[in-house]
Amino acid sequence: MPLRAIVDEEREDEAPWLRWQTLDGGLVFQRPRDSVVYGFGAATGEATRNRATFRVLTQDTLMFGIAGAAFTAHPFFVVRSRAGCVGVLIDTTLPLAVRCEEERVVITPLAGDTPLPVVVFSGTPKEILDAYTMRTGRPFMPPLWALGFHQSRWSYKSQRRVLAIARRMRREQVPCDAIYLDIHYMDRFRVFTWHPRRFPDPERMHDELQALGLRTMAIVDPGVSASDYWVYKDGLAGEMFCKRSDGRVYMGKVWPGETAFPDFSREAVRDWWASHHRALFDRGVSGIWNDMNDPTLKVGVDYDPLREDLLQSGAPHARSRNLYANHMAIATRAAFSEARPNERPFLLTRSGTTGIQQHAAVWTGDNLSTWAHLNEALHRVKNLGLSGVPFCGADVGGFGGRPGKWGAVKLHVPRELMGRWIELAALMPLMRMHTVLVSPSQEPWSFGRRILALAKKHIRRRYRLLPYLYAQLYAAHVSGAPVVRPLWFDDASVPLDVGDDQFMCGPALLAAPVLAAKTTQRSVYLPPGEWFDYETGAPHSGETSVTAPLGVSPLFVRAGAVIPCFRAADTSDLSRTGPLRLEVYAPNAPGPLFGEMYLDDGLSATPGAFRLVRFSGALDRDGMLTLTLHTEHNGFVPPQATLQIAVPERFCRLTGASLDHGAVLQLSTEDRPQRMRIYDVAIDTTQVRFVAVGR
Ligand code: NBV
Repeated sequence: MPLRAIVDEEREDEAPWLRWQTLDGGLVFQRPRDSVVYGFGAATGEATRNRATFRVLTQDTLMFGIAGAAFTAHPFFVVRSRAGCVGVLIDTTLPLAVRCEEERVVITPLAGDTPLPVVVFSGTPKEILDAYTMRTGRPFMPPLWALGFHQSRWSYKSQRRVLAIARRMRREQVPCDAIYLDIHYMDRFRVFTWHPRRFPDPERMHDELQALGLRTMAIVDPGVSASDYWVYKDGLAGEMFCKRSDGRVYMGKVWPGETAFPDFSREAVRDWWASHHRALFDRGVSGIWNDMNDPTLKVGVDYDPLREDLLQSGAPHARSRNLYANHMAIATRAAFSEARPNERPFLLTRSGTTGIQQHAAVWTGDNLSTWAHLNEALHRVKNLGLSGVPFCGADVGGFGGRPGKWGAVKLHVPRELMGRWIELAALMPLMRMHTVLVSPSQEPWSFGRRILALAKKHIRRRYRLLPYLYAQLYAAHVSGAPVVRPLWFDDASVPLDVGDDQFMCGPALLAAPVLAAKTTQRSVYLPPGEWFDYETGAPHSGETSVTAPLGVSPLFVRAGAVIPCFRAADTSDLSRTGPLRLEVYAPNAPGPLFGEMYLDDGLSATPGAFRLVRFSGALDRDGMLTLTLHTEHNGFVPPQATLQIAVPERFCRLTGASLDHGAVLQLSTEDRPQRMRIYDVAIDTTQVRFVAVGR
């Protein structure tokens, strides 16, 4: 059957340089030779999609041991050329094969004979992501604790162990918000149960964790043990499971052995599934972690999932597979609404397709503790961001040891790799350290004093930057803009071939992480304009080279940026309620100030219960620096009565006709040699003026 291409007619002429046609049952996009292809979610670990061959099909990759496989499926890509940018959505949930060639992107359906609708978005990258997420769903706004540092492993096998990790986290003064409960908290891997011996008293465990300021995320796999227990029996009685074409329940093989899979495409099943989560929420769990939801039907085996005789709402698996995790996520969100109606949920998922951003954050699955996968962590997060999924991250330090099922054994992670991984991850939207079943311990203190110090420095930096990160998540929530993004997202003039090993975290911070062993220096490309080294305050521009020994991860602030900061404390909540500071990176030459701050109680689901403040102003030709604070939305009263404003040392505050010299603070308590002049102003201040003195 011929394919039909549907185009947004008004936009058709806007990107005449990207033409497509249907050919041999597929779509062929013709692109300019020097154009660059991004997106397709986390389809591969490469920086671009220029020469990649892969499937848009959700699949357990067996530790990235299956060529072309990915946990998530995002049929959306962005082409950047000299002529501009376009986004292309193949608006289908059908699995696809994708082949990117020098001048073409070739897409073929792997199943189904319905037309493949194409939707083209053109404009600036920002406009494209805005329009794309307008159509496919805006990213959810997470609670603040989801942005904290999270610690995980497969598994902390008892409540004693979980508590020991929690106490150590506090003893070592590593800020941390959550510990993960992997499959061993369950009784015989039966979903919605607690292991009676290992986790005899989850309530007490959660009480103690709460006193330490920590939450838990509990893993929930869709596979239900086909054994004598109530979830299975109830599911059978209610016809909740996917069936085979002969009418019998489809059986797979996962952790508990024979396993049945709920048919989440049906609303009744979603409601049923949601109700079981009380077994977790009522015992103190805060967030849910959906795993094996690709769905993995046979653990540890490389099989073709499209050949499985498994029906959902009567439709063959090949047609509905990509949607499985989205439907499961909708069910899980319903569970949150029932149990915690006043809180914003935090759901983390391994699988998902277009639209998953509305319901869940995505982690990139079972990566390996290798330098290659450290690089891939950055590329996957960037491409997920460009595919409408701003809240994502990769397992910090790497998960497995090698591709294939033996990857569940990992003997060693080099210290240097761990250090560099923590440096990178501290600026990723999701920062979760995680490791595989058989591996040495992988916590911030497991790699010696030097790495612990590095971890504390970078995790504290993250907690300091939390209000900035939070504002980026809010921007993503209302406009789809990725948090971690390529340099060209904000600067159209960035050449087509630079900066893939760097990234922007929001519009103000540019990171040039070290992603290779034995590196002490790295070159950095800075887009037009002035930039300041975040640690020293030193100005930089253009192409530069900076020293970056282990423990130093080059980070630059765009001139004019106003960065809201907390004082880093043990938890995001303690940080949120402590002092609030605005760091003003005044330009050296006349120019505007910019930035925003989003504040709320970190958790509440009440619509409108937040404060959004936009920063503007400028440095003028006479050396006068004006910072204007405009409260755009005023639905929340922050706990702070005052706001600390930090400006470069050369500025003094102008109060009437006199100068207030404030206090000069060396930010050494924050591991930064940079000095800034500090002023306290009332939280509702709308304008502050400074003049440069002694220049
Ligand atoms: O639940 C065990 C693991 C989990 O730790 C990991 O994060 C998931 O991606 N899970 C996969 C199943 C094991 C696969 C080898």
